Amino acid sequence: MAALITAQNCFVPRPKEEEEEIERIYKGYRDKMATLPKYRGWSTLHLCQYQGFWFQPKIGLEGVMWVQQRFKPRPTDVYLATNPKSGTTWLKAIVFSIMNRKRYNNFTTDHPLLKFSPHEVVPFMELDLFRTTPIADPEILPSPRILATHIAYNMLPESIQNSSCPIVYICRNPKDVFVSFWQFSVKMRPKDLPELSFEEAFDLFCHGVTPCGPFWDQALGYWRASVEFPNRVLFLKYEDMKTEPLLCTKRIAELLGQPFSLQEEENGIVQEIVKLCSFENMSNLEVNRNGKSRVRAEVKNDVFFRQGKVGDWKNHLTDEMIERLDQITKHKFDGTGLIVDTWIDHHTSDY
Ligand code: PAP
Repeated sequence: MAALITAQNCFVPRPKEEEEEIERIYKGYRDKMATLPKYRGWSTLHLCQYQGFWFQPKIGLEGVMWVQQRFKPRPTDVYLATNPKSGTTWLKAIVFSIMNRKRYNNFTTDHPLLKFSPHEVVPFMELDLFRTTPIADPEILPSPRILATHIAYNMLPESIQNSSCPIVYICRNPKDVFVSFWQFSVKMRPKDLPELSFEEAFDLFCHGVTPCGPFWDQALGYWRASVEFPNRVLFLKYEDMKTEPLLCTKRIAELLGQPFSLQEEENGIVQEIVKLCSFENMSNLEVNRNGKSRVRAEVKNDVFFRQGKVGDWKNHLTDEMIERLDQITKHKFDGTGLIVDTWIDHHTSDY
């Protein structure tokens, strides 16, 4: 297998003056963060509100500020954007497989995704590369780079918004996102923090206080961008990816300017990619069952694989919770053109 350069390879020592300058810049970010509104966090004590969205102060906002102010896009970059818990890991695997299918064309016995977590081959900008000092040097990554983010569209630097780089966004029923988030935070919340109950977390979610939320505002930013720039921004739904994985994979490849040829389709390459990246396959790989992130050492790979299903919210939410969340979703997306009928429980009354 050809050598793969991952995020981990980008953490190289820099000249002392450069390290000091970066440290000085990050200190400025921390000073700024100290002045921001705070509210209760999910896996951290607090979230900070910045430009209308909520971020974890560490493993979050410092990296966001660096991306906004210093990140240099390349014209060949590809960006993957999501609300957390909406299918990021899956999307990373699919896009990596599509983009590298000529180089890595053995999908069953000798593919990087059989040995590396999708998060390792596609790093988050703000959470992996630039989260805090020392930061990575992303210039080390070969083109085309695939970079992920949870940053809202309107908060992306203009250099990305005004570029011709493709952006693939995946969105998911907020009821499933909430349940997934809650389960994740139970695993990630440090034991020395006071407990966050299911009901408290639900209330935070409804008020938009989630890492990188409000959920709805983030989704709408990418939805509007996809309407304005349909050839550059693709808005996908997790549920559609589940029911039509082949079609969605082909749509992604087209947006990336790498459509599957007839011969590739006949050879079953799309099926191979879908199978490799499926929850059933990925969640059973040794690396994803027992491996740890090499960039974020505190994170085990298995926290990104739970059920991978549509509709687990039915096992967790009360009727009142369903009604409340559905009302918010209807209200927020009303008149935007974003159709979410399948996300709304049919018992929910009109507001
Ligand atoms: P993020 O926190 O980095 O955004 P993300 O992958 O969006 O990660 O969140 C994990 C969710 O995606 C989990 O959902 P669940 O809690 O409802 O089960 C996880 O199971 C699901 N997931 C991970 N990989 C896949 C996959 N290959 N196919 C479908 N769902 C997946």
